[in-house]
Amino acid sequence: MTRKILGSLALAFVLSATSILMRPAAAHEYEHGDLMIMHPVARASMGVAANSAVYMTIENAGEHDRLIGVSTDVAERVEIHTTIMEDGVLKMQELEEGIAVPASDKAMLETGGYHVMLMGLAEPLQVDDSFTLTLDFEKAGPIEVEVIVVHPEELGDAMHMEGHD
Ligand SMILES: [Cu+2]
Repeated sequence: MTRKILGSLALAFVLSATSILMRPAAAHEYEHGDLMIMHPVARASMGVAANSAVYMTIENAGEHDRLIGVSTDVAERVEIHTTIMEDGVLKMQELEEGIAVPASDKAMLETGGYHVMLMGLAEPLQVDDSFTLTLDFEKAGPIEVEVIVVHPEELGDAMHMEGHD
């Protein structure tokens, strides 16, 4: 009996060790019809900041599509933003019409450009955490992706460097 319990404990240990190894690697991607969602990452929270942004590249091997909606449980509100330069100052602007993913081309969500804005985070985002984000495309429909939280330095983030060493 004892041996059997030890055996299942050992198995449980092996399984949990496996699930640690199965964590999303440094680069991860999702195939969604003709679309490839490449390496979705979010900026880790610095201090008590209640907002963050998600970046990724969306490759399109098919016809023109459009990212029209994004949702997640980790923030109160999620918006699709672009960054514009106005009077020498970088400003973020909501894109009500979403982001075009041109045919046989790609859309890049990156610092200083398009991004998914997370507003009113339930909890600060810690480096190496991950969370589920649902992307909704006009033609391809919805897909869930796992977003990995990374340090701002990994993003080459010029806009949000305030408040960190
Ligand atoms: Cu924004």
